[in-house]
Amino acid sequence: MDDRASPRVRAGCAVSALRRLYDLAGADPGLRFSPYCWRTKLALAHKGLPVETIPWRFTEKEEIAFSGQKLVPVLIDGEKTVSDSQAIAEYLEAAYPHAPSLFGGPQAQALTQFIRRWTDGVLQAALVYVLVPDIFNVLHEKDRAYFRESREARLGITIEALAAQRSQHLATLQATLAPLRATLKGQKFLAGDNPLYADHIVFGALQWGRKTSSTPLLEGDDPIALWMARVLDYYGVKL
Ligand SMILES: N[C@@H](CCC(=O)N[C@@H](CS)C(=O)NCC(=O)O)C(=O)O
Repeated sequence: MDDRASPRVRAGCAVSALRRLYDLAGADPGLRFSPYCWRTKLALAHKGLPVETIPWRFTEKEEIAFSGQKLVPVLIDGEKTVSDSQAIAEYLEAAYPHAPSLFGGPQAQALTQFIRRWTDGVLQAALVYVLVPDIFNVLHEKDRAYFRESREARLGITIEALAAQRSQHLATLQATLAPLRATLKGQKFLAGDNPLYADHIVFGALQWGRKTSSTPLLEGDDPIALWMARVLDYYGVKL
């Protein structure tokens, strides 16, 4: 799913006209770093559904205008178009009931809502202050002005000032990761013996970091890094 690396996704080329995913890319079209798109790619792999990913840049809004909104992921599944990673996950669970469950049942699905909101509101919020300067550097030239303007307005700080505060934001990130690290010391996956969508959500956030950070965010023997490798291994993806 590192787009070129996954046998399951590669196998999807034959049916690419049927299932396609718009997937955020950097200047290098092979650099796919959106946390939300990673959730969706793992969800598709979990369901055993091959997909062709289409590299998409922040400013290519017209390319996804057919979806009625301006963000990725956008999934085209035959006649159906679905945007928003959560809507896509719910769609896949309903449309492919005989494939392995993404959520692991209604109670686990309810718990997964908390994992999602924690990831969006706490983990990714900590990551964004570390990653924005690094993301700026890996973007396609045509995206840079838009990214600078939108992120500086959102965060209330310039990219250069943010870069100067990196060590402080790295410390906040490490504190944020502590409960995740403690959990993964004691169990193989967040969902237990096998990964579920809760794992995909948290994995997507950390993969965003791994793909864009100018310095490694995790030591090689960190339980979080070992869990990420297990997730990729489970779905047949190389680190
Ligand atoms: N709630 C949405 C969020 C999607 C989202 O924010 N996608 C980002 C990429 S990570 C995007 O498309 N950004 C375009 C922009 O900022 O203009 C989801 O879960 O899919």
